[in-house]
Amino acid sequence: PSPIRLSEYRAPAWRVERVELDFDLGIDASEVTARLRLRRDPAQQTPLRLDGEGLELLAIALDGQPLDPGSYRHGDNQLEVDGAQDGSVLETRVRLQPAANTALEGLYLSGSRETGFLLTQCEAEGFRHITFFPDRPDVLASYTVTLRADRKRFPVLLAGGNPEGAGELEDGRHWARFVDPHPKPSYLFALVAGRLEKIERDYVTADGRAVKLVMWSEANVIDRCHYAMDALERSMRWDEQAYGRNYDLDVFHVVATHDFNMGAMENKGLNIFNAKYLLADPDSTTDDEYRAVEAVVAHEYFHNWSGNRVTCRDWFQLSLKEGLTVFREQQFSADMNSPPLKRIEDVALLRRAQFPEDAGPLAHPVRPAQYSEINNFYTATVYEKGSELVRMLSGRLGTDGFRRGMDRYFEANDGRAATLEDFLGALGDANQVDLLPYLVWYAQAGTPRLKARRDYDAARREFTLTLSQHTPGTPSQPEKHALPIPVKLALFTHEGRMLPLHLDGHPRSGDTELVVVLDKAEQRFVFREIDAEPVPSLLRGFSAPVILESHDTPAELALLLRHDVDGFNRWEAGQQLAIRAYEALREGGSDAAIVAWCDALAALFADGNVDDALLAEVMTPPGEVELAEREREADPERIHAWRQELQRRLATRISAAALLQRYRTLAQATNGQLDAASQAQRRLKRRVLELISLLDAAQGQALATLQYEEAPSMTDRLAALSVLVRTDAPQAATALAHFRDRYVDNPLALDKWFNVQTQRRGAASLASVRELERDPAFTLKNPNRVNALFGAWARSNPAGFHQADGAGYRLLAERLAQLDALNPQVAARLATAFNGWRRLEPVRRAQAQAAIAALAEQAGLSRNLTEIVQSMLH
Ligand code: BAL
Ligand code: ZN
Repeated sequence: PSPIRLSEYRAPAWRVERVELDFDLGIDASEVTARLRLRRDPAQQTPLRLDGEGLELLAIALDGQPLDPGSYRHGDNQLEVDGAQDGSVLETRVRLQPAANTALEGLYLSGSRETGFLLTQCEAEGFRHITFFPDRPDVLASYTVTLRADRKRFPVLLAGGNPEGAGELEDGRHWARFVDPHPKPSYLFALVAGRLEKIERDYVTADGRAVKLVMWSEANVIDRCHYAMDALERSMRWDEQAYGRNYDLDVFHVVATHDFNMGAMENKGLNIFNAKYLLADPDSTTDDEYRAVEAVVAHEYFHNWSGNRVTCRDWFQLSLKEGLTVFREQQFSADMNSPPLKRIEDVALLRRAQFPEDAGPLAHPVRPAQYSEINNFYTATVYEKGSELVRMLSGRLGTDGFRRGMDRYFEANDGRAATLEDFLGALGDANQVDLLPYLVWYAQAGTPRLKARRDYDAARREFTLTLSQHTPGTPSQPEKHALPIPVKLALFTHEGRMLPLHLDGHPRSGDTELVVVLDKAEQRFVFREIDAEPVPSLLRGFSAPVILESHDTPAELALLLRHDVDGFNRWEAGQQLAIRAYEALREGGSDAAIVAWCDALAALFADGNVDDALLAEVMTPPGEVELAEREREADPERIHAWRQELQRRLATRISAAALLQRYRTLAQATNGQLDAASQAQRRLKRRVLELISLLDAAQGQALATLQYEEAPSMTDRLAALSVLVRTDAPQAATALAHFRDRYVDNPLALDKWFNVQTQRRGAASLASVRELERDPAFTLKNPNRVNALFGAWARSNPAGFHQADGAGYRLLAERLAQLDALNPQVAARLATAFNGWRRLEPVRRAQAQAAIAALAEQAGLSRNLTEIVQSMLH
């Protein structure tokens, strides 16, 4: 089929004003009756065409009259009906097979036939697997949903909206009705039915609405929902205070499932979560996972305004809700935790996931121009780069201006399906600024390179910064335009003091930190009254999603690492210095950068005044994926070896004795608490343990064994297990067996057991993966399990996955074909692990190409996987 293009958007010829849905729920068969009140666009003469896939049509009537077969046509994915008028009511009845639905899209069964429950997933196009409907986000309807089911098997019946009655039926059945007063697109529809337990909390919004917050899960894990409930309450308060946004229904349901394609889903009034992002307890959840739960709970809640009240006109505008909501979550998480650490984590994620996407065969703009399968566009580009674009706009307008603009955006578009132009227009109008030049960022793929040149004129006391930009071509976009790039900067003296900045014509001239905007290919900025050559700190806080190419000396980077007050840029100086050190090591040139990096970090390590968590991050060089991105012909095994050697140099410089002493101090303070200081100690302890094991594997393994045995938290336990596995410790087998036994009934913890074993070095990881596939707990039917095994291996262990003989590629390609037959969305997402194949060294490149090509040849691949493998090859 030909791709769907943004340029071909047309408003719907038929809308649905009101929909009544009646479900008769059963595991093997469920029946859905839909009554749609239709509105016709008088300007369009198109016949009524509704989306519908995999539906068994049982009955159809128009305005109360059953239709004879000659007056409608039912194809594979469409129903065309003759005779509909503006105001007509179309009624259809269809049958679905939830238990046979392994794609986890539409209505499906989570868990076993005996104890599992039914649920739905509709974004992006799942609603057409439930009933016939114009399944596009610009059709907003009000929903009345009635669920009927056997009371014993399905005691809990939930749908989005407010509850409007419930009661008993004959034969042990019961019913429940929900009415959503807010018109919504079909992708926000949801229902849940089964045996579930709940925890509840009363909440009163800032504007005085009493809301019942209810979290649901299977009975054995309901005690693990309390942390998420607290996070939900924090999110709701925060959105009231930061954006003046209140919740707008009487109930807010959240349900946890172990079988979910995404992280979570913001269905109106009935969020559904992958259990991974809802359940948490100290025994089985790491610190990172606790923060992820808080972030995802917030993200889905914030969608209630950025996504639900104001939704997207079409799927090309996906970042309108996703980029914006990621940004709002990032602000929230920064407020709840440490702002610099949050920024570091988000930028690290952008570099690890989005920059490679933007530099590879799957590169696409934040607002793509076309797609075959929209589910392939829930990407790091749409989400994370999309958030960076909102951050630039927010920086451009300032805190108050951005809030003004957001108020305008929500007010002007409430109840509408909006576009990115609506968003930029509202932000700009509220502040009398033209933000439309930023649209280029949304339309253009690829990561811009920002070059900084500098000149100091002692006689004139002037420092000139020349900034230039260049965005390399991407598939189907060889030519690029200049973008507006905000560069936040400061200048430091060689003593580490910030200088007042005198820049002609700049409104904040005189401050020690300014934002300049580069909006041409090249621009000069002249700073006056500078008495000695300064050290620039550029792109502070990562003020734009670009790759900065500057020529700081190792000594200058070391100075910033020591003195920069911007926590992010301090870390960034360390990262840049680490890259210099890594390159020096690889090329065998001068030791200056290696010495500068090691000396600077050893000084920070000894200092005692740096926050433990920040220190742990600063002491971690860029990851192997990021290092590979810098190479034309990457050899993942050698990259791994060099990075290990770099860290060994650091450990040596700090000294075994100092590391051990710090480890002991941290180990003595060990507790299972979740406060920031305790989390930070665990983070540093892990880093120190890793460095110790690089210097003396046996000693590291002995410490890790003890840490594993005595760990009061999953963070410590998993960190220890990871060291044992990665160093191939003799103690690893016992610890792994113990871990499996302990967590055999906890799928999320068991995922970690699979995950950690994919991190063995070299060919051993392939052997591990093959063995783990045969474990009785492994199944291709569960997305979390698939990602814990194949995702973790292919993405987080490049040296293990990229075997020179191509065995890793062939194994992944074979499994992708099998997985595709079950769950195309998960298969397509996993296939993107091949993304960087063109930049491998020639032997691996040929092997990877052959494996992808063989996969492409397979008959019957889904549209999802076909689009990914075809883009990958072309
Ligand atoms: N809307 C899909 C899941 C999420 O981004 O919240
Ligand atoms: Zn989202």
